[in-house]
Amino acid sequence: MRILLYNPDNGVTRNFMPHLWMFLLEALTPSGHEVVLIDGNAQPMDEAGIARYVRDQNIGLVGIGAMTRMIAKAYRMADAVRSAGVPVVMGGPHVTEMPDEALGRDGGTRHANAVALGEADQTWPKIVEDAVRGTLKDVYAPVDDFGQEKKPTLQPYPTIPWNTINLDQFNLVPKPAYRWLKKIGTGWGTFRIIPVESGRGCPYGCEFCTVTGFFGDSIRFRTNESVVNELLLLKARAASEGGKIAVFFIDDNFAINVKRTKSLLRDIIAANAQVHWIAQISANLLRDEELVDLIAAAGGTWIFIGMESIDPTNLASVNKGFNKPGEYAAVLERLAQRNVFAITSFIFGMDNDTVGVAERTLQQIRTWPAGLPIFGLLTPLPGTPLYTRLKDAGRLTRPKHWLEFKAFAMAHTPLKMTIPEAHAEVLDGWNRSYSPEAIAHAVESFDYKPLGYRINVLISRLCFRGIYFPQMGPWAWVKVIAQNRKTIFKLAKEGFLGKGDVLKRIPERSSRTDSASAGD
Ligand code: B12
Ligand code: SF4
Repeated sequence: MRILLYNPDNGVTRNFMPHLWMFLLEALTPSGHEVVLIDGNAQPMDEAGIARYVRDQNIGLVGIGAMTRMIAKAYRMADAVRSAGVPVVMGGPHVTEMPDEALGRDGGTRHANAVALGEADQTWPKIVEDAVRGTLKDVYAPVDDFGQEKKPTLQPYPTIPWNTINLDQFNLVPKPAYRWLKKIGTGWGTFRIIPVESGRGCPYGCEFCTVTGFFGDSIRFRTNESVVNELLLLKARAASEGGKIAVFFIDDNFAINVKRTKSLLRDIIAANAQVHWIAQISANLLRDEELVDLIAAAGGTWIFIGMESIDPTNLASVNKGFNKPGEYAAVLERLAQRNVFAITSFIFGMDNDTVGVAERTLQQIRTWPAGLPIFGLLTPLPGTPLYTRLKDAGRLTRPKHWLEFKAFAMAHTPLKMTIPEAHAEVLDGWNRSYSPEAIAHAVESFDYKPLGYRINVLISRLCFRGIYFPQMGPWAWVKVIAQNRKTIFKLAKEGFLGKGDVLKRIPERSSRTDSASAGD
């Protein structure tokens, strides 16, 4: 049977990284079947397109995975596939919480023939077998013979054949530049960001997050050896195709067990398996100097920190009181000293937020080494304690917000400001952090660092801008480049003519606290 695994696009901007579930399920598919992967972010497709595709390619089963924000598109695509006579199985965090919606048991349209609940590592082979026999069940749950929930141990972990898998659709180097860069042997023929997991689960239970409910609070890890081998495979692939690779460790909290993380990082270093990587780590775990040293030595380049708020009352209200705003500056300083960039994520619209929250947050950000701030709105995702609390309090304004998805739009009323005020705060945060002036300021704040480092700051800023401001297609990019031409020209000039007077300024600059600037 030919199986299509399809991931819908997010409708806002192009996602920079493919989803791990597709590669994992492909690796777990019983032999004798052919699996095709399509990520809508890389290969845009509409309903008519997918229906045509499954007919033309003789697809016998379509698997669709989606987060809540893509579910409306996922349902439309599933409907089109089913109309073409091909069965659909859906999985992922949204349908796990809302299986009745996908199966039409809530009175709505049925979108899927079957739903895979939770982690599907063990149920997927069974689903494929049932699809071949034409005996798909409505629901597949990861349970043992006694009906008890059974989570994959991750030991052993399937080998994803990164050396042979077709990754053409996931090359971030634009097509026109690709052949040329490859030909002249720059080592930039391809650039891919690849998701790798080293463990699953997070015990912290933040109120807005689905992870503790979905993966459980028991944390499971792969062996160090299996992770190291995967990195070596990826490194070899990049080398063989004259390209670059970066890894996103998608673990929810990469250092949740600090001892184990240190041992993994030591093994990565010992095996010379370093690649540039990004990981999500909560601020409280980055107090450990030795951990941060190892992160830098093992290739850690960007660390995503869910700071959420600079207000301890807000943090306590969403069960994230373990975040201590008072230590954010020290954590960021510690990373910057080792040339590790911080992606700092904030949520506005929390219950103690009032008008001006963006400016108050930016004031703090300006005192930190320049990083990559991102701003979102508190969103009641189905299955979270936050959803239940707001529903019980009658505060949900759009209880099924995912069926009418709008990016950066609240689905409940905050306590101390209106919904339009919350929207304006997020806009303000993005505007003032990613204006051409703010980007120039961020780059300049690192003028004591090598040119490559500052180019990295510039490119990251231009890309991150696109999370909020739609930046799809060549024209959008031409516009962004034109707006930031002064900074681009300055760095290009330095590249051709050398540092000049910039060099003279290095000794005058102190370490980083004076560099500030992420804000405006
Ligand atoms: C990496 C990641 C991202 C990446 C992008 C996704 C990517 N390309 O991988 C980045 C950083 C960009 C990102 C951004 C966002 N993310 Co995110 N992200 C994750 C993260 C940490 C890992 C995803 C992953 O690979 N997991 C490991 C795999 C193995 O698990 P899985 O995807 O769930 O797949 C398993 C099962 O679900 C199932 N399955 C999944 N799909 C399918 C399909 C079929 C057919 C079958 C049978 C089974 C199946 O089988 C798999 C194996 O067991 C998850 C948290 C988590 N631990 O999952 C959050 C998570 C998915 N993100 C989440 C959110 C909310 C977001 C944002 C909206 C955050 C924001 N406010 O901006 C954005 C939106 C991005 C967008 N594209 O529009 C939520 C989604 C909750 C929900 N109900 O939708 C999660 C669960 C985290 C959370 N806080 O709750 N994210
Ligand atoms: S620390 Fe992160 S992954 Fe863990 S529950 Fe909180 S938000 Fe979710």
